[in-house]
Amino acid sequence: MRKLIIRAIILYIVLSVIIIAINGCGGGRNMGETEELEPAEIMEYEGEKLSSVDDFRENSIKGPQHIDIESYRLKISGFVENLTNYTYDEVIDGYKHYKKVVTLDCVEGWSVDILWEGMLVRDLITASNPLPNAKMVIFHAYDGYTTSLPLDYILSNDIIMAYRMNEINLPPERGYPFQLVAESKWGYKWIKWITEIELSDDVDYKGYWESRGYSDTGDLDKDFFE
Ligand SMILES: Nc1nc2c(c(=O)[nH]1)N[C@H]1C(S)=C(S)[C@@H](COP(=O)(O)O)O[C@H]1N2
Ligand SMILES: [Mo]
Repeated sequence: MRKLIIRAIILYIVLSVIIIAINGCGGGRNMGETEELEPAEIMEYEGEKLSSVDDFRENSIKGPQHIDIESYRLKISGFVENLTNYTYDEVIDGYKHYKKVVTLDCVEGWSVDILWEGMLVRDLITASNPLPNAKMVIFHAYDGYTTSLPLDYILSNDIIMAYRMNEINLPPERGYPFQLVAESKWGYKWIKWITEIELSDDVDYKGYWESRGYSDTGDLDKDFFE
C-alpha cells in the first residue's frame, strides 16, 4: 500500500513537471518572447484610397486553391529558346520589383483598386528569349484555368505578375503565389495561381471564359460579350 502511494506521488510530480514545461513558467505568458503577427494591409497609398483584399467577390471556377510553395514551380514554356522552371524564391529574388495602383473590373459589375507589387511579365519572358514565331502568351493556372494575351501587349506595357497586394503577400483565395495584373483588361484576364507562361503561335487560342463567349481581347473599354 505504501509503495502504491509513493508511486502515485512520483507520478503526480512527473506529470506536474511536464505540464509546467509545456505551459512555460510565466503562467503561459511566455515573457520576453516575440511572436510575429500577420501584417495588416494598407488602405491608402500616396493619398489614393484603396479597396480591401476582402472586397473581391470570390467566384473562381474551382474555388480558392492552396499551393504548396516548396513544390511550386513557375514554367516558362513553348516558343522560347530557354525553357525555364523557377522556384518561388528564384522569381522573387531574380527580378526587379515594381508597384502600382491598378483597378480590377469584373464583368459581374464590381471593381477594386489595389496596390499591386511584383515582377514584370516582360522581364520573365525576355529572359527566356522568345522565338520569332511566338505571337501569344498563354497563362496556365493551378485550377486548370487559362487565358491568353498578345505578346505585343505584354512587351509594350508594364504588365506585373503580382505576389503582393496592399503590402501583404497574396492570400490563397487571391491567387497566391502569383496573379496577373492585366491592366486595361476585364477581370477574367487577371489569372490567379499562375503555374506556367507559355509562348505560342496560336493567335486563335481561347482561354476558359473566352471559349465560353467572352471577348478574347478582353478590353475594358469594349463589350465583354462578342
Ligand atoms: N486561376 C483562376 N484565375 C482567375 C479566375 C479563376 O476562376 N481561376 N477568375 C477570374 C475572374 S472572372 C476575376 S473577376 C478575377 C478576380 O476574381 P476573384 O474575385 O475570384 O479573385 O480573377 C480571375 N482569375
Ligand atoms: Mo470576373
